[in-house]
Amino acid sequence: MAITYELIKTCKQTGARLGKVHTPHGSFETPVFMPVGTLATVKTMAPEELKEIGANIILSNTYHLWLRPGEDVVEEAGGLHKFMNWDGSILTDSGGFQVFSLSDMRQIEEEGVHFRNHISGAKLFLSPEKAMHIQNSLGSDIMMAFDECPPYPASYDYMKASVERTSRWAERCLEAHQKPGQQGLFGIIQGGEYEELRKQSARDLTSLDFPGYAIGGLSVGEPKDVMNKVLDFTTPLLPDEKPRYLMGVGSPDSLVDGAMRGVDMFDCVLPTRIARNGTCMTSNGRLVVRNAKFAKDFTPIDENCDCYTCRNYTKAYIRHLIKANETLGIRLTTYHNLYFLVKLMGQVRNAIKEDRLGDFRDEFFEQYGFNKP
Ligand code: PRF
Ligand code: ZN
Repeated sequence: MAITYELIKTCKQTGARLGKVHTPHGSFETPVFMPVGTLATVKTMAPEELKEIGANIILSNTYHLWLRPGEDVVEEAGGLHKFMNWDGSILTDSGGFQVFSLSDMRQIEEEGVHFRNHISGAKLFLSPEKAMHIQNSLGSDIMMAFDECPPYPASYDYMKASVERTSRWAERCLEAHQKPGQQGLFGIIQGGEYEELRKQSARDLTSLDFPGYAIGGLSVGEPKDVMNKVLDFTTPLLPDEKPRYLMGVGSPDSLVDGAMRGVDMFDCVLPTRIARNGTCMTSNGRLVVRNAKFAKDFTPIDENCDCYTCRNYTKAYIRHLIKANETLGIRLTTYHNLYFLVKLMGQVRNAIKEDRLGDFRDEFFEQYGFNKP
């Protein structure tokens, strides 16, 4: 098996899991946050910098690399790790979600999805078999099954039909996967906010025995308490001995809330995306470093942060760089935001070790400002 999971301990206060995932490109401790490198690069970050902040796994996208530069180019380069000079682990999303979120013209059929290229407008078709073929060419350590992520809200009847199709697609993915010894394939549980459908989806997918399971279809516009409720009834449906991945979730509060509910892996563009418009995550909440009030603020972005950015640069300088469109500005904010989330997950793992994740959550939320009305 390409992917194995070691459950080290569960937090007595919350049930959160401390674990370790082993891949052909090394291991990482969980709960973990995976920086997103959509186009075979975590925007502005060199691989050495990712290593420096403590990232051991990053995410990339089937859809984007298929369109540009093409999976054949990546394969000829020797695979995605070689192509981008990253020797840590890589997870690739299957393209299903990107088709649904990036393309407006799309038609879902049993066979797959017809849609238009979001760059050129050309007609394209993606299917379970194609998504597996592309991910086999990319050579990621963890591949994702091709699924449908319906919008929120979706009717029960639509969701039921969609969950059933996603289960059939998952079987086709397993069938089409050419390198199960080198690449692990994760199944994706869908079902929206409907408990019955999450149960059905989990039953279907766990019977196929994937080396890991993702929870998809969340963080698609539903309120936070809905996401937490769905996690409350979904994570217990998944096997203890396999990793669980909550797709597309990366706000600091949701990472802690997800870990408390037994989630092991997370990814999101949030830290890198907001960094590029000058917004930083800090221990006291979000900080917009572009704001005029920081023009003469010669203190670091976060007094409690010991990252490269915070050890060496001031808000005033970073604000100046970003306002002047100097690229160092967004490199520094990106570095800080990723460091903040990677470090947060380290704190979460420590709290699990010490059976006090519930207390950690309360303290963290208080300081971050989530408890304020
Ligand atoms: N499916 C896939 N990728 C995803 C999602 C999903 O449901 C989400 C939902 N938040 C993010 N990325 N394949
Ligand atoms: Zn910092």
